[in-house]
Parts: sequence; C-alpha cells; structure tokens
Amino acid sequence: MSIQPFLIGGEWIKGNAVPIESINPATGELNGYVGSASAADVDHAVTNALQAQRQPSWCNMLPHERARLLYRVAELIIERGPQLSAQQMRENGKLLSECSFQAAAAAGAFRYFAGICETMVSEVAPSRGQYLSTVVYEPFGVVAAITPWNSPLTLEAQKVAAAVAAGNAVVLKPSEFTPTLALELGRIFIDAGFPPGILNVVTGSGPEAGLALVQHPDVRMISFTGGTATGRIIAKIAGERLVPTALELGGKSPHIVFADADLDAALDAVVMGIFSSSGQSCIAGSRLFIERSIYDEFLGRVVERTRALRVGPPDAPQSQVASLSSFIHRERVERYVASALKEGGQILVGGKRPDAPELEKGAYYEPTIIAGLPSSATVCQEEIFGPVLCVLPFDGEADLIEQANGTVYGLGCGIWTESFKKAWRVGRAIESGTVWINTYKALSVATPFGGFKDSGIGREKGFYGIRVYQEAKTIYLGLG
Ligand code: TXE
Repeated sequence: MSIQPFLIGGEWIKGNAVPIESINPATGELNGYVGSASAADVDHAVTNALQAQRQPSWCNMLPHERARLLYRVAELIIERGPQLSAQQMRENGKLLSECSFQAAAAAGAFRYFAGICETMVSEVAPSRGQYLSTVVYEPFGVVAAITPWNSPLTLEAQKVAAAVAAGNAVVLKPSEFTPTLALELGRIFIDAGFPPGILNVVTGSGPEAGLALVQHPDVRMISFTGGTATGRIIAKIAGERLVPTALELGGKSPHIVFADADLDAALDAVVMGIFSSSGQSCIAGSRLFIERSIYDEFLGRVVERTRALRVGPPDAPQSQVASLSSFIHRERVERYVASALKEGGQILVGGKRPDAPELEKGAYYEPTIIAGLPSSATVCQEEIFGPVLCVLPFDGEADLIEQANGTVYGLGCGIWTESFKKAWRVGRAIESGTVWINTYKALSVATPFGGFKDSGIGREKGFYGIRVYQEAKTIYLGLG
C-alpha cells in the first residue's frame, strides 16, 4: 500500500498513526492512503517549527523579503491551479468550477499578505516624557493552524499566508477528509524557497494529531476553522494554556427578503446562497425569512428554481449541485431532515438522495426546502451544513430581528430591500460578523471575517488580519 507522506522540517515522513483512507465522495472510489501523525510526530513537527522560526535567516528576514517568497507562492498556486482544483474536487466532491475559483482566491490571499508585508508600519505614540515610545509587532513563534474539509484551498491559504507574513512558523493540520491540499501547499513552500520548517504539515485525525497540536507547550497561537463543538474543546485547552485563538466556527445565517426587494435578484441570491457548495459553507444562507405579504408567491418561485437545479458529478460542466463531502456527512444531513419531519415540518422539494442511477455511488443529496416549522425547531436552530433551506415568514422588523437573532450563531446575514434606511437599521440590529445588503456571499480577503456569539472568536483577513498572528510590543527609548 503506497502512503503519501507528510512534511516536517523539509522532510517527508510516513507517520506513526494509522494511515488515512482518502475516498472520493462523488464516486465512492479510493483516492489513496495518506500518512497519519501520532502525538510524537506532532511533537517533532512543533520542535522543527520552533527551530526554523528562531533561525536568523528567518527571524531577521526583512518583511519585504518575506513578501517576495509569498508572491512566489501565489505564482506557483496559479501555475498549479488546475491540479490543485482537481485534487480538492476528488477529496470533497465540490464542483470543479468552485474549486478553480478557490485556487485563484488562495493565490490572492498570498499576494494580499505579501502586499501587507511591504506596506505595514510600526507606530510611534505621542511622547509623554523624555522618551520615544514605539510599538512594534512580533510573531508568536509557532502557530497551529487546523482546518476543515469544505474549502481547504482557501482556508489553508488565508491562515498560512497571514501567519507566515507575520513572521511565524506554522504547523498546519488539515482535515482527515481533505488531507492532501495542505501537502501540496507544503511542496509549494519548498519550491518557492522558504526555509525548511517554516511550514510543516501534519496530516492525521482530530482527536490524535489535532489535539496533540493544541496541547503542545511550544504552540503559542491557535487558528482554527471548523465546527463549534470542536472549537469549544480547543478554546478550553487554549484558555487553560493562556494561548490566544482565532476561531471561525459554524453558522445559521438568516437570508431576509422584504416585500419591496428586487425579487428577481433576491431569488438568484437565495438559491445560490444555500445550494452552492451543496450548502457546506459556514456562511450558507440556511434560514430564509420572507415578509408575510409575499411569502407564498416568493416561496413558490424559490421552490420552482430549486427543483430545476441540476445535481450531478462535480466535473460535469452542466452540474449545479455536486455531492456532499463524505458519506458520513450525508448521514448527518439525513438525520436532520428526519428530525424536521418528526417535528411537523413539510418538505417542499428534495428531502432524499437523487434517483439517477449514475449518482448512486456518490454522497449526493437533493437540494431540499423545509417549511412549516417555528424558529425554535431543531433544523432552524442547528447548523446542518448541507443543501437544506428552512423557510420562515415574518411580520415586520421587530418580529424579524427577534427570529433572525434567535440562534446561538452570528456569522452571516443577507438583506434584500430597496429601502436603504431599512437595510441599514436591520443590518445594524442583526448579530452577525458579516451583513450583505442586496448581494450575498461576496467575500474579499481585504475585509475582516469572523463571527458573533458561537460563530467564533477573532477576525481573519483584512488589513489587520496580520495582527491576529502578532503580539504588540512597546519599546521606550530614553532621551533624557
Ligand atoms: O468538523 P470538526 P467536522 C461544522 C458543520 C459540520 C460540523 C462537524 O456543521 O457538520 O462542524 O464537522 C479537527 N482537537 N463545520 O466534525 O471536527 C479535524 O481533524 C483538535 C463548520 O468535520 O470541527 C479537522 O481538521 N482538532 C465549518 C478540524 O478540526 C480537532 C467547517 C475540523 O473538524 C479535534 C467544517 C480536536 N479535539 C465543519 N477534533 C466551518 N466553520 O466552515 C477535530 N479536529
């Protein structure tokens, strides 16, 4: 059995834990085996990262020199884009077109943080005495980056680019469902000329490799994207260790349509907002709120549009919704739909696996719409992370805001109305890290991203996204 090794200190290692079996969720076929890190392997990775981070060749490297390496990584991602996109598609079943878009976004993240390296400044505070008071920003040392399976290309790039731009070394642990994109990033780092050990990749399970990483005493900062339950486990450990974290967790984003909206534009956005990536997106607009006066008419159009979506293989150009990321995840989605039925919900479309025999071997699930449940129902409260839209009517702004804010999450929110005053009022009242007005899922590396409430702690991306990976240090220079 051939096992793909992982990367520690520039060396490729098979690892001491049980190898990962990588399965293509769109076909059920085996992609191959990938090495799995034990706690001892993780210790080895962190030790290497620490040594590499302390080497003068790295810690004395000037920011504009780091920028050159980061630009080179961006170029290599673009050159290898088709291969990276196809590889992500084979591991998580995402549409090839979405994967290609994400490869370009990954390169964009490296270019953006390279640009920040070239333009960032230290600060001089107004003096209050005979001294010069300055603020400089230092790297933490070793950063642990732990990523999920839905969008490894972009999520791994945005963490690694910012952490390395800030001067850290990184130990990256990708999801066991999508282990090899991080390995390709490791290869790109070597080819771009980064010193060995600045990016280490440990593939392996969450409870073994992931846990060993967050517990390691030389890891000084943890950046995590994944489910809220895992985020909570990590936050507890980090709290005990007094290590800062950036946690990007789940969501149950409200997508709101007022009667005065441009309903054609809203319709496109509502359908794309939930069913792109088969709903496996933390910012999926999974709760649709429709103003009562247009509820029946608009819901009818959403149902009709959803029924017409073409479910198919991720590499077929005509496919609009591909498979889910794993068979185990499809079962989780099915359990949620069953719970909706049990609680009295009505399935307006979907609610089952597709009948097409050619999709039988993959983890496909039909785009599904559920109505007739109150906001308190399980499927309206918990993150399903699949192609399932829950629809609710609302009567006026107060009712809407109460319902929209009535979950533990606060990641994204979409508002459709032609009244800018109403959009502003509602947008300010919604507890959410991002609000889209008359657009949805627009994302830029140049703006901060993160969640309110159980959707996370901290913000990634944006100009200050680099500060997440740095400590402020004040230096007083006596002049008296
Ligand atoms: O994610 P996990 P899972 C949500 C979504 C999904 C649910 C569960 O609702 O249905 O989470 O998905 C690593 N210590 N999101 O179970 O477990 C794990 O190996 C350290 C939302 O797949 O959070 C992987 O690398 N690490 C989301 C990473 O955590 C641990 C994206 C994420 O896996 C660990 C994915 C531990 N104890 C799921 N346990 C988003 N915000 O976009 C696991 N891991």
